Amino acid sequence: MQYYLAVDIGASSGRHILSHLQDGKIILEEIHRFPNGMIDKNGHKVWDSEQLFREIITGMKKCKELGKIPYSMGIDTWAVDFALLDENGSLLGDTVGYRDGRTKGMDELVYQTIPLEELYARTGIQKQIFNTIYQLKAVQVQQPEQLAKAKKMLMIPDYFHYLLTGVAVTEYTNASTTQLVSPVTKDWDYELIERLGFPKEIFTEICKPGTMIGELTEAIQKQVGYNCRVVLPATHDTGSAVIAVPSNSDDVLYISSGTWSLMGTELKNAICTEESMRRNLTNEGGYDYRFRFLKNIMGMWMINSAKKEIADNYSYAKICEMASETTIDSIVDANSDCFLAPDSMVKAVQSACRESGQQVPEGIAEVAAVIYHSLAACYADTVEEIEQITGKHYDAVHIVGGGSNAQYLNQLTANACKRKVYTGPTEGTAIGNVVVQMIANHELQNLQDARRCIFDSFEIGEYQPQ
Ligand code: LRH
Repeated sequence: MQYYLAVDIGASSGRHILSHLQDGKIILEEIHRFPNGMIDKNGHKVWDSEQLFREIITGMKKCKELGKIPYSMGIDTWAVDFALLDENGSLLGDTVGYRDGRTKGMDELVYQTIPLEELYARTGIQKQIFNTIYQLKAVQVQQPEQLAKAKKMLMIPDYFHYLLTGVAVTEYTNASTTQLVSPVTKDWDYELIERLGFPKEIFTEICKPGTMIGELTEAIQKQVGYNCRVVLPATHDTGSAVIAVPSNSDDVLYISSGTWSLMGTELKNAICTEESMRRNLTNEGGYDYRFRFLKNIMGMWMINSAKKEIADNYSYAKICEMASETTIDSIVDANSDCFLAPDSMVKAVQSACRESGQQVPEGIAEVAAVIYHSLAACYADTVEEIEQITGKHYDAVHIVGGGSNAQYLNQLTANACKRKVYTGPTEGTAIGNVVVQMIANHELQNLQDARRCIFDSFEIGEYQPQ
């Protein structure tokens, strides 16, 4: 029996999940969990990548303590953020986080060289002010000396894989979120890179998920007490989560529900039309070169931030219950940039209601009710947009990830979308991560086999629209 280790690091927490197949079913064992979040440093919101790497090692050591040495391991994290490395492979500056304000105005600078329409037509990636392209522009403008010294740009999971193995490559699914990759060639769009004046040589070879990139360096082996292979999962957490959607139908709608709600469908070919650009739908690179045609919706970040601010002692279940007992029906645009990094989420929600002439929510119950209703409304709009653009009809919505635990929101989603909602698995991202390792080791045959196995292995909840 082989063990596979998924290290799945989200914006608010990370976890090590050991997995194996038993009687044709996927078994999961969480062996380590740790908090994450952007911290304020040198005037920016940054990830503490050193601390995160220490946690990665701590979790790896636990495999040894348990006597369950993984056959392979792989790391996935949130997308778009990166590390710049100097000639010695050392980190240049901080690993700045995507909610930092450094990209303000960088979109306009990029469009002076590449108009927005051309950028979308070339990459299929929606404009998000935090995409790597705008972050790199910010480095180019604000810290040119850093970019001049850079020999490599590695996405965050690639950087951790590099620290583990000494091998520097860029995994494809996450690379697509840079907005510098072609959905046709599946490689860096070097012409784009050159026109923007980014140093071409910092971009490393793009590898598909499932690639075995190497083994642990001797130094890491000494620390953790064993050696193992490092196999690239879909290193973009959303890429891994969507692999775990437990359906083999072609016409599936999903929400990967965590810090963000990523709602969309899977396509064999990217849709890079003006219409889909206008609707802010994106074509992220996926496993097997499928595309995740989806929309970013603010997601649990809104509720997590409000809870932290005014109700940290309440459980999410309690907040759901309290929200369900309110009568407030105000709705805000859960896609608006004003919720990306407000100083106060509660105030941001209140002002959005005030400005649109709706009842202003007071206290956690009302604020949460507005957030949950707004998310559900945004999901319903997104279903309509996706159906219009793809010309397909979708019968149901699958919700995977930790957010699928929010029963109140699941019911609101079924009601607003007027469709059946299936929920689970909640550990979608880690499951998507390990099944790619299992496919690489021929324990599972392919994506279809993996999804069938996921369907057989985990309980799926069901909500009917009311
Ligand atoms: C979710 C996610 C999402 C990205 C955002 C930066 O964790 O990876 O897919 O858009 O973080």
